[in-house]
Amino acid sequence: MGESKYLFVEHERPFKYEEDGLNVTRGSAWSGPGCHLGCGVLLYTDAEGKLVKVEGDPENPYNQGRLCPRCLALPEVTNHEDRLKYPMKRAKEDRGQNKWTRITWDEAFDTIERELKDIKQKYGPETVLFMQGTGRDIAPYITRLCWSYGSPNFSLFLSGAACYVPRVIGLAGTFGAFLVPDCSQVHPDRYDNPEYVIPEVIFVWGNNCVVSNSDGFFGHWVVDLMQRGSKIVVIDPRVTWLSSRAALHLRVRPGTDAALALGMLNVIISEELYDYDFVDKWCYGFDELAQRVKEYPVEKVAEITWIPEEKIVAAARMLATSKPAALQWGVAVDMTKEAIPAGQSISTLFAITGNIEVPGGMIVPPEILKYVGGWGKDLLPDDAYTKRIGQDRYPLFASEAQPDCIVEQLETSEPYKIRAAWIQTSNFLACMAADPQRLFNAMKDLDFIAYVDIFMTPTAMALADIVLPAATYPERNGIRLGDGAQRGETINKVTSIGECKSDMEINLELGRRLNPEAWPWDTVEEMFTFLLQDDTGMTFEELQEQAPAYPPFQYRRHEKGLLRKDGQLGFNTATGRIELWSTFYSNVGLDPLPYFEEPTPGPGSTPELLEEYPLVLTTGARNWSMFHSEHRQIKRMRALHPDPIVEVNPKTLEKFGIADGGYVWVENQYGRAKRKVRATEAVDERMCSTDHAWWLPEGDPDKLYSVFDLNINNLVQWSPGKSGFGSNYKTALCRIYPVNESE
Ligand SMILES: Nc1nc2c(c(=O)[nH]1)N[C@H]1C(S)=C(S)[C@@H](COP(=O)(O)OP(=O)(O)OC[C@H]3O[C@@H](n4cnc5c(=O)[nH]c(N)nc54)[C@H](O)[C@@H]3O)O[C@H]1N2
Ligand SMILES: Nc1nc2c(c(=O)[nH]1)N[C@H]1C(S)=C(S)[C@@H](COP(=O)(O)OP(=O)(O)OC[C@H]3O[C@@H](n4cnc5c(=O)[nH]c(N)nc54)[C@H](O)[C@@H]3O)O[C@H]1N2
Ligand code: SF4
Ligand SMILES: [Mo]
Repeated sequence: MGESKYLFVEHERPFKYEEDGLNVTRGSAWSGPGCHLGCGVLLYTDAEGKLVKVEGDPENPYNQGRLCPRCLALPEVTNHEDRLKYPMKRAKEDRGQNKWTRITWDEAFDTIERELKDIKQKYGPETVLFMQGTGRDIAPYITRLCWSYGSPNFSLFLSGAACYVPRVIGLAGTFGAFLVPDCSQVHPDRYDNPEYVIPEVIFVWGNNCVVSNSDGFFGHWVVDLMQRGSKIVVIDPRVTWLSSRAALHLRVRPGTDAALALGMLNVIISEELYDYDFVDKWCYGFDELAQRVKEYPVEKVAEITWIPEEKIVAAARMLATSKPAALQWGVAVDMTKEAIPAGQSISTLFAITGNIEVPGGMIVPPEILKYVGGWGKDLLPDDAYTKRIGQDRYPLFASEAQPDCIVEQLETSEPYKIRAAWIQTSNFLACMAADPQRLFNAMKDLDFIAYVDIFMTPTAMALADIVLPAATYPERNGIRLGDGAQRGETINKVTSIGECKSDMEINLELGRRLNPEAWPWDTVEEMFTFLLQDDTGMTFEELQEQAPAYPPFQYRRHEKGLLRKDGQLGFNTATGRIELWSTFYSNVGLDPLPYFEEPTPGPGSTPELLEEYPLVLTTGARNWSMFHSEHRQIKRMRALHPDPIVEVNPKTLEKFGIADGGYVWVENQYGRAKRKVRATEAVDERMCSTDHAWWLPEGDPDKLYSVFDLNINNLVQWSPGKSGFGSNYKTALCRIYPVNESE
């Protein structure tokens, strides 16, 4: 290996070794099965190459030996008898029925190649959608497949792309970069790093990080920091493990986070608690912001958010007087229609208090690879790009097609008819899609649908013509750099199951058939080395032995000209400053300042509906044992969370005469879903909270495993915010009533 600018940890053991008759391989955990965090793992295989045990790698600075139950249960997932083990096909007229025939990989690839080439020739490549689920490490290879085929229509079936992307785009539009809380994750020596400072306070906002470990953030770091003295403020409508240990818990009404943040800004600005020097030197548009937040006096905000005035004031003062302060936020910020101004108002709090690019504050994570945001866009001809769905309506969508517009176009065939779909890592009829029945109807007559997964799912059963079996992470090699990871890791193959192939192998093979110039590699490892070379100078095999690889990191890069391509001081925005008044939003006709809009429907916007639908509903709070629609067939995980549940306050149950533990319909004007009642004081009397992504793998395949009875997104509409980002997955109105015995 040549000189690398990267930093590494000294490993006591090699990357493969033996222990008590088992082979141990060091590596990292990237889905599937679920989770896209990449914790350090030790994979134990027996003499036959069977995966028998997984342990956390104590030598990996990221998770320091700790693992969630889902990684500990990995052998049960990988070795599960219900895994898809070979390719299968089904006649188009048999969609929705369990009538599959086993085929060879050759036949599968030949068929897909023939269908896609045929459609391209007859109707144009843009008529094929390439859809993924949550960001897994296959993402760059899906975009490359899509763009090298010639389609601009890569996306996900999530209304308003309401996960992570709104926060990323929002920060890009105001700070010119993404920001993460500094929990020392950028340093291989972690909390011992001499430059590192413990945050005095951490705001955990709409994120249950100890359970969800989302977007490059290992939730247990918050616990580490609490043990080292950090105070915690939790903004969550529910009582959680973390909120019960917090200095302050703000029990916000679902969907009103923007109002809360604007109210806090009002306190900080009117009490002159902001960082004058930082604002003066590095921020743009402060006066306009100060004017805007006058519209959000604390009394009004308390009424909107259900949070007592004194708590809002206390939180604002605590933020402004604690140095440094950090923010760990979650998908609840994205899952409201006006997600962009919500994220803008929350992040502004940390800008005007001077917590940017300082140790223990908010830092710009080191970017590593160029494929962040998609790999291979250069392969797409300009004229193809102009056919991207939704680009005229929503200019902030820079790479992918806009999901809500895709659904409309599937129905209207305007301006052109969509013919086919390649679906990889998405069980959208159970999980991503709003109004899943609507999407099902819109897709059921497509000419051709290919689907790649590790298990059979309701979506595949409903729609696919060909199903390909994907490898789980111990069955394949892979790399992950950047994209929230903030370090380089490899995924290492130690076992194999049936005829499963990795997603990357599948895309490489198909890519070579559809556009050989764009896929010049013979093996996936060669492709990984190609991706690694530019930035790290390492081959895949070298990184495998050395990982994790930490890019060099510095604080206060805006003071050193390191955040802008032109080397100027400041931030990577048009004004070179953090834009409290965003020229970026203004240029595309959006409000340049943060604002709050009542979620619709909701008690503030449609009070007339409260009589019929008296409860505010939030959905999808993560639990320990399940990753979205996964893990329902894994016995140990299902035992921890056996049924779909709705959490309701005991007083509310009493009011409506509903028994704890019984089955109810959760219903609104759009649809209903079945749930088991769990009485708990953890939710306010005016609301209820339910899990998402349910289906029953043990159920009837011909009834699509009961997905349409159980899917909480029957109550959610395709309805994005003004920017095209954000959607009301976590805020609605509903009622609950007992299920009839006959149902
Ligand atoms: N009501 C409500 N709905 C929500 C949410 C909510 O909070 N509330 N959350 C939303 C969010 S944030 C997201 S990101 C989406 C997630 O939506 P999805 O990503 O679609 O959900 P999953 O069920 O995790 O994954 C889809 C499928 O991918 C398969 N899979 C897993 N790993 C691999 C792999 O490596 N290769 C292949 N080929 N397949 C794999 C799984 O078996 C599963 O069938 O759901 C959204 N839906
Ligand atoms: N175990 C597990 N881990 C996961 C996943 C999984 O399915 N299972 N999914 C992964 C994915 S794709 C994602 S996006 C992340 C998401 O992970 P998180 O961001 O943690 O998301 P949630 O658990 O959906 O919601 C976090 C908290 O927000 C609260 N909440 C609900 N509505 C609101 C609101 O309007 N405002 C505020 N402030 N809070 C609200 C909920 O009560 C919950 O405690 O998790 C990732 N990690
Ligand atoms: S966060 Fe949990 S499930 Fe995800 S990789 Fe780490 S240990 Fe595994
Ligand atoms: Mo997500």
